[in-house]
Amino acid sequence: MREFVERLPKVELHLHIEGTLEPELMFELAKRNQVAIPFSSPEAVRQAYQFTNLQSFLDIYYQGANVLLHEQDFFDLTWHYLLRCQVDRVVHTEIFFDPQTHTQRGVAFDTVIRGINRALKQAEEQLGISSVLIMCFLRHLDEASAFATLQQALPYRGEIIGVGLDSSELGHPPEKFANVFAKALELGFKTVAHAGEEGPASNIHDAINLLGVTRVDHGVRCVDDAQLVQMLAQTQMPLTVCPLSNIKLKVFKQMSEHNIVELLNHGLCVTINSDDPAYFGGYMNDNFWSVVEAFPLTKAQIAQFTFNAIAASFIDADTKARLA
Ligand code: ES4
Ligand code: ZN
Repeated sequence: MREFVERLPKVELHLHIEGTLEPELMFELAKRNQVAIPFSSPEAVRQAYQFTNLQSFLDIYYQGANVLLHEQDFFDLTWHYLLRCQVDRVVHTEIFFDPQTHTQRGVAFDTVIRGINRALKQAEEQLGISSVLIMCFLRHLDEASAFATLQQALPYRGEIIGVGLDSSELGHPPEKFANVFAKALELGFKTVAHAGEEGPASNIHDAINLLGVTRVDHGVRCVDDAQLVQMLAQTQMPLTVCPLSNIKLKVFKQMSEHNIVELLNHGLCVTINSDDPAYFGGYMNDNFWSVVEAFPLTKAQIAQFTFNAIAASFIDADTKARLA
């Protein structure tokens, strides 16, 4: 079964590029850029990755991003992830990036996107891995900052397929960003949002109705609202579920208590993704395997996660038909 999982072609739809920063690269970049980090070794960094909830992770995650300064750093970060995609048989990936994490520290938007894009292009050419970019707004910041970020993205309209919403869900509901999402939709961006990770099922509802999302990131709290679950099944609204992330951030106590298989059996369009693999202990194969290990699934059910991801992806219709 492990071999089946490893060989299965995969499509990743929920991956924060800043969340692929492995401790070793963090150390290398800290040295290269002469940025001080409060750890003595990569092992010490890993030791610190013990989270109690989403916020406890985010605090460490934003601190880790401080070592990213130059275009080459963003290239290196992205390229390392793409090499890992090759190992895990990820043939297409839709990557989140958080420009505000960097622009707030004085790193130019252009620096971030140029470095990422150069790696994406090289992966397409050298590894045959296709990709799209999704720009996320940090929901703990205000709407004006999100609007300013949307403005900065306009020269890259052709390279950013959509906008998303991430960071602290509690206290920052979808409605806070209704205006900026309306503007993004008007400009032709697709929209997605983290909803129902730590926050209530109503956030999923609101992401769909107020932000016009075509996918819900996480969405696991939908089970608190039976009517919502029924609607998600009926409309085949995709959920980008991140199993290892949910365990690390204590959304579920252990994998056997995760609801991903329950949702799959309800006919929802659920997918498996790695979220912030450098922080949560695994890339795509490990995420698939963690579910397969915890639940009795047939090969057809496991493959369904990939079929769902193809259907939910932003790849053009022709390519989709070919992959399916
Ligand atoms: C995130 Cl797991 C998760 N949730 C919300 N925002 C995030 N940013 C990076 N990882
Ligand atoms: Zn996420």
